[in-house]
Amino acid sequence: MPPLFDLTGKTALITGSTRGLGFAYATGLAQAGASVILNGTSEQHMHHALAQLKAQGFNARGFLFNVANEDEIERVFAQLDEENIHVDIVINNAGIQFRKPMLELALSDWQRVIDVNLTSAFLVARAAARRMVARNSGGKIINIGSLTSEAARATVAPYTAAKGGIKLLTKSMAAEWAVHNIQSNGIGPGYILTDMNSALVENQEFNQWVCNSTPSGRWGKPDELIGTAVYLASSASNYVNGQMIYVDGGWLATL
Ligand code: GCO
Repeated sequence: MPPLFDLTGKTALITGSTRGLGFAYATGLAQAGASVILNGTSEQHMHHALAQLKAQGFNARGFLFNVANEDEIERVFAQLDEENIHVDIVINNAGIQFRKPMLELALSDWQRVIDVNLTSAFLVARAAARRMVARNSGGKIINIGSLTSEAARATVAPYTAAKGGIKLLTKSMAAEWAVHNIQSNGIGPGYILTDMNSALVENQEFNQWVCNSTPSGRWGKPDELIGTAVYLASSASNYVNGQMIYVDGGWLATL
């Protein structure tokens, strides 16, 4: 591991990491030497994810909590304080999708998607950054955006609003926390083969649209996000702040 990218001795909290992209980020950071703290809401998925990481000899533990619930987040950080565990890296990855035309969209569904995809990033990063500032350690915040951080697609308005918000929340974090040696950046995955997108992959027409719109001509694989996550979590990115890096096979580069 080149020293610039080495995460040995660092602790990373990755939200929504028992499956999908979150699990890929956790695995990638662990491969780079970090101890990882997983988060999810299903005991069964947590059990499975931790077993997989531990079987590879990685240092991993997990907390079941709702990333949109301030009290639950504060409880987890208080427990980490008690155990003298410092979170050096946060990946705000937890996300949900809810597809419905806006004319039929209920406020409660709008709110739920905004809470889980956007407000959670503020709450979790704030809890971690307060501690990074107090112990003067610096740190890394990585917020997960989307192609919808840049452009809209019909039927996913709350997700799009949240992911657009993620982009400027990331810049706000950079504006306020850079002076504390905290780097806040974002990753915008393109269309990636995950459970969340299974309905889209199975839809022939949508699948064709993705392959035709992506210069690479195919969906991305979760592992293809790892390099960018390790880079943004490591000292290789110590003067990079407030940026979104799109890992999208070239989608946003083209018309
Ligand atoms: C959708 C998808 C999105 C995309 C992704 C693209 O409905 O458009 O579910 O989640 O996969 O965010 O960057």
